[in-house]
Amino acid sequence: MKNKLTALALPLLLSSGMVAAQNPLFTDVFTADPAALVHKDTVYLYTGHDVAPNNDIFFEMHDWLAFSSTDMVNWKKHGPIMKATDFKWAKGDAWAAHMIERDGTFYFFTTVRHDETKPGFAIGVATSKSPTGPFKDAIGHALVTNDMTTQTPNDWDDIDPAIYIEENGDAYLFFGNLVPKYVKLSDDLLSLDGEIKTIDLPNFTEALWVHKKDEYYYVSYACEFPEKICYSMSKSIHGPWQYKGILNEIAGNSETNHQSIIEFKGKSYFIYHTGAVPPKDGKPSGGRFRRSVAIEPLIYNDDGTLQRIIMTTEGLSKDK
Ligand code: FUB
Repeated sequence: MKNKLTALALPLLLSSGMVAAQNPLFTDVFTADPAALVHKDTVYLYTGHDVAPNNDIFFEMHDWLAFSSTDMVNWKKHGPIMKATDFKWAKGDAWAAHMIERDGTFYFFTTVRHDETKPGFAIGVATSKSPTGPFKDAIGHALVTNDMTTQTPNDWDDIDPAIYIEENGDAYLFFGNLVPKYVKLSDDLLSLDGEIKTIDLPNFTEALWVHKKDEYYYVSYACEFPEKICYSMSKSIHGPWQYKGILNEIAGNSETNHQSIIEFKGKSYFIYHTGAVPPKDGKPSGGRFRRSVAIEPLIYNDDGTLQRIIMTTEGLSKDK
């Protein structure tokens, strides 16, 4: 009986345009490290692209993917917008990225692995006049290289760029692994304009994201390992940041849990990744190195603090 109902209901749902968005969002491709950008009436969702043949060894990520939606439920796929080696100085590893728009130019800040001339992970910037690319290296060299910071001996401590632009136009790059850091950017966003400063965030691992709502700035980040998402609040982009606790729990079988937070058409959303895609049609299942993006509503309390995310398999379809 249940199957009969489903068989009848699904074509009706689809023909009325109400495509049910479930979590994970996409099951035919592995998507990680979401970074969403609201531009005009559209949300652009940029993701890394996990292709690890073995889910027990390490990440394998060559390019970044883009998707867009005007309702957060129906998503259009735009395919790869850039690969790590499009930066001539990079060896590969298309890790977490962040997109912003200023004066009609789209700036794609990305993590990649630098070649032997500056070993370790680095941050590059690519630009395009279109949110879906093609994107080209905007500087010809890395914006941040491993030798610029010395707080940890790790060569992957300068990853996961997140940009925040103040109302007066001042732009800041937040980044880091194990030690959270930020630095002011030049007006053209293509060079550093000041010293790199560290931030005090408890249990910090990686994946910074900065946003503002009313009078509060929020910095959310992956904390501990396996990762949860924690957050702190401040009245200034320069802190001091007041720790507010866990925002999202460990995302099932994914040790990483990389978030993006946006407001779109009056609602707030928390976008993250899990390893929850089941095996299908001979294709491998999700997992720690084969991640998939998911979306939940983000709810603010009256005092500005955030309600704990409830991870669901229904995703936003339950709210439509
Ligand atoms: O996807 C590779 C790395 O895993 C990212 O840069 C981190 O944020 C973590 O999600």
